[in-house]
Amino acid sequence: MGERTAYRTCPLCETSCALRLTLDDDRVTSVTGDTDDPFSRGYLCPKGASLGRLDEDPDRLTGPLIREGASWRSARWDEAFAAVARGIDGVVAEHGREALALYFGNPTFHTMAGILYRGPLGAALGTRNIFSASTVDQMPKHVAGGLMLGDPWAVAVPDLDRTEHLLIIGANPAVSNGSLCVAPDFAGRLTKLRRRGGRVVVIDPRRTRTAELADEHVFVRPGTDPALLFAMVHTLLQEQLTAIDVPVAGLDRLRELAASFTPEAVAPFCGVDAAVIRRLARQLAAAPAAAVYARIGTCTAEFGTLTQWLVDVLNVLTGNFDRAGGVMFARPATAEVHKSPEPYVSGRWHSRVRGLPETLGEFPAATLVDEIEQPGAGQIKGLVVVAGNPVLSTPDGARLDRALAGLDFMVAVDPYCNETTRHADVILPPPRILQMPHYDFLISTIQVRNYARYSPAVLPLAPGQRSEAEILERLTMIAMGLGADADPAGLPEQMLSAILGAAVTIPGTPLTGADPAALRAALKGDDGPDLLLDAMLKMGPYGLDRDALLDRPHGIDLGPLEPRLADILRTPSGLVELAPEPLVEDTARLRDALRRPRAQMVLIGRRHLRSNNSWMHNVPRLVGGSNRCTLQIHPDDVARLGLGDRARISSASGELTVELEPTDTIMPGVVSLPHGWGHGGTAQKVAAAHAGVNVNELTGGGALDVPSGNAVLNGVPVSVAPVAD
Ligand SMILES: Nc1nc2c(c(=O)[nH]1)N[C@H]1C(S)=C(S)[C@@H](COP(=O)(O)OP(=O)(O)OC[C@H]3O[C@@H](n4cnc5c(=O)[nH]c(N)nc54)[C@H](O)[C@@H]3O)O[C@H]1N2
Ligand SMILES: Nc1nc2c(c(=O)[nH]1)N[C@H]1C(S)=C(S)[C@@H](COP(=O)(O)OP(=O)(O)OC[C@H]3O[C@@H](n4cnc5c(=O)[nH]c(N)nc54)[C@H](O)[C@@H]3O)O[C@H]1N2
Ligand code: SF4
Ligand SMILES: [Mo]
Repeated sequence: MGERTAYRTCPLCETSCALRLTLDDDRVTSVTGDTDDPFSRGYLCPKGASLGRLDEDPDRLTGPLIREGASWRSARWDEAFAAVARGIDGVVAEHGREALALYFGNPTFHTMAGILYRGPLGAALGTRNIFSASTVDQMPKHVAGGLMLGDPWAVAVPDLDRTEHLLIIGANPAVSNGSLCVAPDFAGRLTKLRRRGGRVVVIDPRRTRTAELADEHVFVRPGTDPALLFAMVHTLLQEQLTAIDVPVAGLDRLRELAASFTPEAVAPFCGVDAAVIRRLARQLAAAPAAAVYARIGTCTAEFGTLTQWLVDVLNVLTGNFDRAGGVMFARPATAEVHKSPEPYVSGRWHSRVRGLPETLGEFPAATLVDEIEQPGAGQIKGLVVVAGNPVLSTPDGARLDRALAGLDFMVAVDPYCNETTRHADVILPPPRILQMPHYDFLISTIQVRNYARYSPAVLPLAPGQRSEAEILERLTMIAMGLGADADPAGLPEQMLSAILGAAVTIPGTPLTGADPAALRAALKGDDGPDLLLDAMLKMGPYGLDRDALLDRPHGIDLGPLEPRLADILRTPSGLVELAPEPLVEDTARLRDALRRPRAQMVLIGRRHLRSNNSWMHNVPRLVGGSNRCTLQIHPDDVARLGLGDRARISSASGELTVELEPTDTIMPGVVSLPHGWGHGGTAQKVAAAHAGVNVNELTGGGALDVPSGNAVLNGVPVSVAPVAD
């Protein structure tokens, strides 16, 4: 093939930067940002720049593995699928379908097959034991959206390029590149915001890189954000600073709830002066266009859902909801077939051991370990893990590690033998990144500009290699009980017939009344996900299709965000609910917390630009230099506790010895340790040499955000003590 250039969306994080790759045969020789892409305009981060090294990592699996006792052997694909069928059928025959479980990790949002086949695979397994990284991440956002708007998939994003005032709470986009707000070069966009006279304020227990770019940084005690936001709501209502311009219900109820949350009442709890809280509220109200944006530091916290609710309450009260320069909803190019026409409900069923309600059809990832450990009818005996590493990413990691070893059967779809997949009986690796096509179905619903881009696979599959689509299709067929030899195309064909059949009945579209079979015959694509993409583009609002995207390798700009609340809202009242009952109830829990004695020391997380959760620590270029898995701690605490270079940190669930990184960028009384570390027992040689410790050994103990079931990973009470060096 020789030297050539290829364009491809980076699949590594939500930012979805456009990359320009130079290849020599099948090796990537350079990666730069695609300057012709209208959205990312040449931006990329060190992870994107290392895409070639990640793609060619010699520790990535190139074919299926089957466990034999304590070791593995390479297997043919047909053998591996047959072993999976035997394993799953065996669990079902002996214990029933409820003994099966599924865990989806974060990258299922970043591959076409992962996102499209999540639902069908879960349904095919026929179990309620569905878990995912969403409940150690953004579930509170879905629940708040579901309760306020009736649509759990409606996530309002800051209109970053037009706002005049941005309040950032518990997010560090200068490092993470942004989440639930897709904006390549987020930091550059913040600088532009300030240059046009706007203001950026950051609320965070650490003075982060984002805080350094901002006009103002306010330290807040971890986990106390909803009290601070309530006091801002209180101030707006009391000083009559509201300017609501969307149809709302529950304003009086909200006023009653906010009455006792005076800035003075919450100030000692939050560690923020009452005068500062009042000023933050007044400045938000006075800005010509403002947006409040909160992310992982506030989602993975004790009151995650209350916080996400109050963020949008502030956006509504100040007249910034669904409005240019405020927060808005993107309009993706593909039809939003994942949305239910019915208003959101949760708690339709409950988990066996802890009686926890489902949200979006999932149980909290934090209770997966309980369901595996606790004997009795319905105990999990068989597990399917797709693109996840819950041993490092969910609470009580060490306990989960032990529990996985006791399963009857486990299969993983993952390119690596990692801390979780090492317990599998069969590992089915997807092909190299460059062998996969890419389209961001869900990520395009959270972009700060409407935009569409499709990347065909850069490299073909080798003879006999299987695509991720085929792996998940076959797994789904096996889960349905159809066996390892069933035609994998059966799955996408079923899905196509369902969505096209529904599309022709929707009044007033170009497809209304058409013949679904004729529509199907006209679809183009190389595999199931491609055909589904073509169909969903044709059903979408811009009249695009896959060919149109293939003609535009640098992406298509579909314009700035536009108001679209009317077609988002699906509450029974038809109004934005400002005081949904489950959140009114949960406010009592917050009130109790205000009166509780404060923990001496609490733990939070952080991210590093060269890392991404647990799976990029095997690339020398991304882990080189000094140890990143350090405990950040204020120098006053180091002195007060008489600590040396290392310390012992313990919580209700575990204890670790950590290297200290004293810094005055963190509040006294707060320590920070990143997640995704604690490597070992796997075939990842580079990661093993940079092992670090697993912070999620400290986050166990069962604490959850009640309305969403999200794990509490920030604000965890800990104690820190000296170790004899
Ligand atoms: N304490 C603490 N814990 C946290 C967090 C925190 O802030 N603090 N953050 C949480 C958050 S936000 C998240 S999203 C979770 C992540 O939790 P998980 O998704 O469980 O963990 P990851 O480390 O992202 O693991 C992703 C896995 O997917 C595999 N993979 C990569 N690409 C592909 C692919 O194309 N196909 C397939 N099949 N597999 C692929 C990787 O090899 C890796 O094994 O961690 C959470 N855990
Ligand atoms: N480089 C890099 N980028 C990533 C990832 C990565 O691991 N590395 N992971 C990706 C994933 S899966 C996600 S979900 C996103 C997350 O993207 P972000 O939400 O931007 O995540 P963080 O960078 O962890 O920023 C969270 C901030 O919350 C602060 N914080 C902690 N507790 C509290 C609290 O109680 N209150 C307040 N106000 N702040 C608090 C922390 O100090 C931290 O600065 O990042 C994505 N991008
Ligand atoms: S920010 Fe980095 S990892 Fe994320 S999409 Fe862009 S280049 Fe890839
Ligand atoms: Mo995440």
